[in-house]
Amino acid sequence: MIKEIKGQITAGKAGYAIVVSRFNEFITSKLLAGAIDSLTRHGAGDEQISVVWVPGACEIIPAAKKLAQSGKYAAVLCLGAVIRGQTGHYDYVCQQVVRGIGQINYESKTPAIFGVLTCETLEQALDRAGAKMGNAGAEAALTAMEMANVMEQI
Ligand code: INI
Repeated sequence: MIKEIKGQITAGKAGYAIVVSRFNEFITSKLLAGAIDSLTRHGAGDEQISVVWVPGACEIIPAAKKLAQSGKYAAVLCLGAVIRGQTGHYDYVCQQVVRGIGQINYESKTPAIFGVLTCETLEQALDRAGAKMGNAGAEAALTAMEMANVMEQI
């Protein structure tokens, strides 16, 4: 018989850490609200959720790494918004964040969930922060719960 593992999307009793950047806070606060709403709708109590604010997307990495390595959380959600046009180093910030969060996933048993918007315009970011295209924070929370459940079963 084939053993098949599928993650339930329920918060369970686990702890969830959310790292959120202040840069573009108008957007990231909406991602955070979406993530908390999704976790609580799926059964998480306030005591299961820890929020850590950092200055910008680049600083998500060290905070998320420490939280993941602490072993206290079932998943670490990384929320940020990198928007082109505000800086010439958009591409470098994106590269660093993608690579950094990926590295955490290689090195830690705790999944680090990528909820960082990388957009050309503020409008695109707004669309993904609760307007036309859903809320990337809420989606990151669904992924976090599913992965927490999958990892528990493996
Ligand atoms: N940080 C962001 O979170 N979003 C951005 O759009 C952004 N831009 O465009 O520059 C950004 N830069 C700051 C960066 O994340 C670091 O905080 C900074 O370089 C200090 O290390």
